[in-house]
Amino acid sequence: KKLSIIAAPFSGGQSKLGVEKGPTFMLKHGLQHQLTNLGWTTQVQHPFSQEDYSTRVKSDTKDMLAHIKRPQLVGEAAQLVYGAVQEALSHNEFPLTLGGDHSIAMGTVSATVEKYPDVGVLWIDAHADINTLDSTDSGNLHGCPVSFLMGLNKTGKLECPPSLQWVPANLKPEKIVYIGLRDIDATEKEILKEQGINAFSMYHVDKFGINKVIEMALMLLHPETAGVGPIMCSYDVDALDPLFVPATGTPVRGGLTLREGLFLVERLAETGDLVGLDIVEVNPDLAAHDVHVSDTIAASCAIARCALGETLL
Ligand code: DIR
Ligand code: MN
Ligand code: MN
Ligand code: MN
Repeated sequence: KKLSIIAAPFSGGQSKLGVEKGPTFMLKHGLQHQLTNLGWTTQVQHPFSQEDYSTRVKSDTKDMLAHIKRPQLVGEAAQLVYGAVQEALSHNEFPLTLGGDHSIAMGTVSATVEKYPDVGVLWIDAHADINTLDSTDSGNLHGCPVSFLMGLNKTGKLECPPSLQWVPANLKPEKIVYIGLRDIDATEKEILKEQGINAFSMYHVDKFGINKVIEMALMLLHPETAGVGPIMCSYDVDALDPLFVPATGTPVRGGLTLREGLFLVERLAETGDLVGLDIVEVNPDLAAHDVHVSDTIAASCAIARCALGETLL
């Protein structure tokens, strides 16, 4: 049981500084030691050790493509994360990537699909993150990683910037399922429909319960084998209700309870088929006070532990 903790302190996929502090806060909380206690051999990778993205994000005002913000920085950073996940997987290490904003998932997911071509991706999020270069209103690339993973920007009006052309378009629409959605742009709803992507919003969590939702999601990702097969989980902590995770960039009320959010990953651990995990959008600077910071960091670390084998009993 080998684990590669990949620190990805990057904020350029959105406009609020502080999300680059996520990995440091989670590690300071003792995450590496907690995972060692679960029986993992752990090491921490720093794919940005040669780059100071936090300074570049603050100073690089010319990095724009029409209204798209920082395509150069996002492309570079996500590519470094891509390399780190490839490296971990090549040594049979489980990649646990700590964000940073969700744009880095362009790297984590594509590297994982390369290694496991039939992997199913569970995207846990309040948001669908599937805007294209043409459809995004905000111009924030953390709202777009899924469209890049699926190759949806190859045919648009705005041409894909060179810095993002490396992203392998290897994610098929039937190999991603969302859980936790509750804030989706109208353009995104159309894309989801067009692509026939399966999604469980908070409505479905309320209607069926989280256990049934996960079983259905696994079935949809691996229909031929009754839900059995490799799973990667890209977990945006804003899927959880802001009561539990207040320190995040785009909180939306009415989210998963802490137990629902932890059950989800406990269930994935139980399958024995989880092959990678991202935990993203932890922003300690957006806390109104210290309790917000500690609640957010504790919940985020608990997601990692539950996904990696911690059980209540
Ligand atoms: C919105 C918000 N759909 C956008 N997305 C967020 O900016 O594209 N993703 N907050 O996490
Ligand atoms: Mn190595
Ligand atoms: Mn989100
Ligand atoms: Mn997200």
